[in-house]
Amino acid sequence: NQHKSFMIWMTGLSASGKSTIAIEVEKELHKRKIRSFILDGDNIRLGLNKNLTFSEEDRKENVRRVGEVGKLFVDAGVITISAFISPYQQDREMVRNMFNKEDFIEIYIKCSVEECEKRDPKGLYKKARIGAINDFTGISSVYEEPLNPEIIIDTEHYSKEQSVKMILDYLIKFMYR
Ligand code: GGZ
Repeated sequence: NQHKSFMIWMTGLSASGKSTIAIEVEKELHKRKIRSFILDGDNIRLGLNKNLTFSEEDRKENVRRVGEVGKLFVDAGVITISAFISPYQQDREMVRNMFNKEDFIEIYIKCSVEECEKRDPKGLYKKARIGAINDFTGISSVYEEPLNPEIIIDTEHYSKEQSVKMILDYLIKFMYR
């Protein structure tokens, strides 16, 4: 059952499905007795990164720290799943370069702004539209689409179950390569 540990970097808009998919992937790995850990806004932006805003500079720092923490987890032998918007191509490249080439998988959780705005589970798009939140990704702040992600998951056209299965099939092959 010996497998390699690596970093799974999910990127995508708010409400695109990153966290939901991360949680489901973790559950599936757990069923197979594979240990993984999720880094997301809930455990990083509220703790280690609570001094950071959503300015371009702070998002970069957010991504950098997540990369560094992820590296520690991977060194400790844990498959690590991060779920941050990480809107800038340059920052994602920086974080990719922190890892060995074969230890990093970028997954683009793809969903249009229109659809994310329809979902709006936390009412944040609405707030962004009326100017109650500034620099909101997709509305008043840019999201740069990944150029060469290992996997693209289109959550507008695939169900949660289908999305998770596509990722898992890839991971299982990748893990025991
Ligand atoms: C984007 C924001 C913002 C702004 C608060 N822009 O759907 P959520 O709520 O739970 O996920 C979003 C989260 C984004 O944090 P990240 O650390 O992933 O962003 S980044 O990688 O760009 O640093 C959203 C909430 O925080 N949120 N204000 N202005 N998302």
